[in-house]
Formats: sequence, C-alpha cells, structure tokens
Amino acid sequence: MSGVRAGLRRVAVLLAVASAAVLSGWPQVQPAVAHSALVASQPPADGLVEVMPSRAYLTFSAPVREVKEIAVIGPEGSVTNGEATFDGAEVMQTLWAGPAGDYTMSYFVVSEDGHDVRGDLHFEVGALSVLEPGTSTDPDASSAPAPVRSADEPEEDGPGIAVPAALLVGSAAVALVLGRRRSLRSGSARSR
Ligand SMILES: [Cu+2]
Repeated sequence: MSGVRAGLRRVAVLLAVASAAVLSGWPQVQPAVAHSALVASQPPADGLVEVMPSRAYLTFSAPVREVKEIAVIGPEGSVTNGEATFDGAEVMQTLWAGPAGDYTMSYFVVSEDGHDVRGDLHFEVGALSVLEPGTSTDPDASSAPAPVRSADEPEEDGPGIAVPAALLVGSAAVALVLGRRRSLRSGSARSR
C-alpha cells in the first residue's frame, strides 16, 4: 500500500515539475510569436509604379507604438515630406513628387510589444516600357529579314536570325545562288 502511495507521490511531483517548466517557458515563447513584421506596403516591395504616389503606406502585423523614421530615397535624394503618421498597424508617409528610377524605402518603428522593427524595401518609378529595354534592343528581335529568306529558300540552313541584317542579306544572296546552282546540278533528289 505504501509503495503505491509513494508511486503516486512521485507521479505528482513529476507532473508539478513538468507543468512548472511549461509555465516558466511559456512567457519566453509568446513574445516571439507576437513579434511584429512588415506585411504589406504601398508602393509594394520590388514593385513598379508609373508615377510617384503622394503617400506611402507600410502595414505591419501588429499595432505600431512609435515611428522612429521612415525614409524614401531616390535618384535625387529623399522624397519624404514631413513626419510619418500611424494608425494601428498602418504607417503613412507623405511624399514629394520624384523622378523615375529606383527607390529605397526604409522603416524603423517600435511595435506594440516594445520591440524595434526595421528594414527596407525597393520599388521603381517609371513607365512599364522602361522596365523592358531588353526586348526592344534584343538582336533576336530583328526577325524581319527572315520571312524573305525562308520564302525564297525554306530548306537553306543559313545563319540564325540573330545575325545583323546586313550580313543576313548578304548570306541570303549567296545562299540563293548556291541553292540554285545545287538544284541545277543534282536536281530535286538532293535538297541539302
Ligand atoms: Cu517583438
């Protein structure tokens, strides 16, 4: 009987130790879960806007207690106009008009739990076509001479369409002559 009681007491002690460990460990875990972070912004991170908006917004995962600094730096320097304001988890910063180009928006706020939340993001101001200069200057895009050549001699394995137009016209003429000569010599049996 006493053995059973001793066993029960041991179990009770173990449970008490275990629950004490859980309770003491709990407050250390909780702040990490509630830690605030940036969840959205306007302009969006790595986004493109055609014109600099008059206001930038930063939305955090927890309410903001204080805004230390919001900075928006572009090709001609800072475009922030006055102090940032905040309402709950959203921070608003008024902006001056800025030129097209790359901008860095950095933030430093104090979250509801008293922790600093800081970081930066990038966005670009400019027309959509400015973002894709590769497609218009790409040598592969000069495919205009290709239809002419393929219409004349579809089976010629000439140089690729990446070759400059002048070279292409010259080689097309040579290929045309060679092609004619070859077809005269071997008839329609050999096409290549
Ligand atoms: Cu925190």
